[in-house]
Amino acid sequence: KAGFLVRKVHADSDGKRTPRGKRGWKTFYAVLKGLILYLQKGEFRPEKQLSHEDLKNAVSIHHSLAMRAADYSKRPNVFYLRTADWRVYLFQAPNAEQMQSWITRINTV
Ligand code: I3P
Repeated sequence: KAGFLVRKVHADSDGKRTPRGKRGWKTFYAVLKGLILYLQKGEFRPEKQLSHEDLKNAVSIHHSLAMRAADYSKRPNVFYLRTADWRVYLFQAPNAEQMQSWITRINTV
C-alpha cells in the first residue's frame, strides 16, 4: 500500500513528548512494505533510491497499533500510530476511505 500522508510526531521512543520545534506537520509519500512504513520526502519516483533521511523516517510497525484519532479535531482523517517502543505519530490521510484503509493494513500485517 502507498500514498501521501501528512505526519506529526507526538511522542518519541519511551513515550516522551516530542519537543516543540519538532511537532510540525510534514507531507511524505508513504509505502508500506512488510513490517516497515517507509516515508519519503519530496516528489515520488518509483526508481528513486531511499535517501539516508528516508531511512531515518522509516517506522517499524511490528507490534504497533493504528487507530482513528477521535479526540483530534484540528484536521480531518487523522489516525494515531503507536509503535512497539511507544512512539506516537499522527497521520493525516487524503480522505476517510484512505484513513480506514491505512488503519486496517497496519493492524493486520
Ligand atoms: C508545532 C506545530 C504543530 C502543532 C504543535 C506545535 O510547532 O505548530 O502544527 O500541532 O502543537 O508544537 P513546531 O512546528 O514548532 O514543532 P497542531 O497542528 O496539532 O496544533 P502542539 O505542541 O500542541 O502539539
